[in-house]
Amino acid sequence: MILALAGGVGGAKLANGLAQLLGPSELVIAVNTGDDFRHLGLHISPDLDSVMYCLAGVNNKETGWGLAGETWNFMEAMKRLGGPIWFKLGDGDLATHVERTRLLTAGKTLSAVTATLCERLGVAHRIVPMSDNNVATIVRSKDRWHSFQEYFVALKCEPAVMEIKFDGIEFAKPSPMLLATLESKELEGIVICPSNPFVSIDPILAIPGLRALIDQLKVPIVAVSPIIDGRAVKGPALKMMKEMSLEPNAIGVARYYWHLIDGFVLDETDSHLAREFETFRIRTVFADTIMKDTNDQKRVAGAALKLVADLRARE
Ligand code: GDP
Ligand code: FO1
Repeated sequence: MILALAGGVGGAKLANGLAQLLGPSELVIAVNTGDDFRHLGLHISPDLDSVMYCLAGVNNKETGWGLAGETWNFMEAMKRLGGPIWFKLGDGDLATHVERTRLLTAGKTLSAVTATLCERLGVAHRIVPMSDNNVATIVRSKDRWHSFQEYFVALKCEPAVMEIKFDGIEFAKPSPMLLATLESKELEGIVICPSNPFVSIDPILAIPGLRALIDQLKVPIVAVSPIIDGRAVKGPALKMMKEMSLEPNAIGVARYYWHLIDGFVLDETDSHLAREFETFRIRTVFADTIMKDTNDQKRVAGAALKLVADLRARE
């Protein structure tokens, strides 16, 4: 069994590749919920939805979030009424948030609600929240703290990030399936998807006790670099690295994950960095890691799984 740790856009792509190669009983995808927030009275879980929509084959491939072929009647009506329109909710996507909120209000956990939504969308693989407790990522710019969606959507990631916190993390427990997977004798490896290390993977790793649990595991941990040729495919990962004085390339990512990972999949355009990796204890492989379609996703997932298998064989 493989455990994948994922955020939204990059996470969903690799998670889908893994789901093409592994059966539903062979894969658990634990997803960041630090981006979750309440908006218009609704519980919105952007990363869970990105992964769920991608595995259901209904995702918007251009944006990486939301549904393909979406209509926007709700947003247009909201605009006429002068209501908040900074966060775009498509009509079909809105139904997901309404149904999630209805089930949560009826007393179900986020894990149970996610399982129900996945089942209804025909997703057989297990997509689970990192936690059933509320955790909210907040970022500090020079002058003040911002909620994550305010920073990401309303402010378009423009403020320089000085500090990141996960509000409520001290009370968060890993979701039951995440915990069971980490404690399972069947677990063969962990794959860290090419997600933003600071606001997608860190919230998962910051759940109290989780890092200690992972550190005592004997299985290989492999990450796929979200930074290719000194650039982020999408989103603020590279900008954040510069703002936090980290080396703004795949080496910076590897250094950031250094104490955690045994293997690292980098893009082939970064092969000139190979020599620098010789000083690391990490096994590296180079591959074409740009994922534009399902075949690309399968190829990158295959490279990550092969690295897990090779590292297991070496032990
Ligand atoms: P978010 O939560 O929606 O921001 O999504 P993630 O954190 O999961 O993913 C964002 C990261 O995915 C960015 O740093 C991108 O560079 C990376 N990413 C997106 N698409 C690809 C891809 O095709 N290949 C790789 N290697 N990284 C990608
Ligand atoms: N991102 C945007 O940049 N603008 C939006 O209006 C927006 C709406 C939205 C609605 C539902 C959803 O699940 C995601 C949405 N996102 C939007 C993406 C979301 O802010 C990101 O995925 C972040 O949470 C980073 O992971």
